Amino acid sequence: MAILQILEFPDPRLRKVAAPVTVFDENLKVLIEDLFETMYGAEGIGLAATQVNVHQRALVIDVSENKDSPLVFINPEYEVIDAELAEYDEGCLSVPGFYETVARPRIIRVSAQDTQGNQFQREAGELLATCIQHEVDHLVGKLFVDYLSTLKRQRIRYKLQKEQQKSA
Ligand code: GNR
Ligand code: NI
Repeated sequence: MAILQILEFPDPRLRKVAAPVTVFDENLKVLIEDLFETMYGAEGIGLAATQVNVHQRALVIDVSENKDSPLVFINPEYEVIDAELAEYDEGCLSVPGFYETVARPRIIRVSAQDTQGNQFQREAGELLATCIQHEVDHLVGKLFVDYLSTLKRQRIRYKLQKEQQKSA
């Protein structure tokens, strides 16, 4: 197991579109384990492979209180079941320190595969629905800051770039 480095906005690698997973092998199991270790280590509730510079359609989530409900989604696709919007204060491990309200469809139905390649479906609402949409966005190079005004996004980019220069 390994803790992987998380890319930070505005790193252009966060804009890459992930390719479908076609091989369900040991490498994939190791990637999923590393995503969980990295996510739990950073106290996140989700992590997409894109964020650790792996451009494959894989993500992990655990929205449970006790961090004991790991969820894996390989090649996820979702349809909106209830398009009424729900607002959450969103954060992102790739946009550290910033939290902004984002409105997204409140109920979705996800189709995905597990680590062994078995197809499954589940309906999601509340924070899980928001988190799945946030993670699937990562797989197509989209970030929650893209839903904010240009002014807010530019302010966030400026502040993060200043931080990154200090630590570089
Ligand atoms: O840890 C995270 N918290 C969070 C809160 C509200 C909506 C989405 C998220 S996902 C985020 C972890 C992350 O960056 N996943 O990509
Ligand atoms: Ni994120």
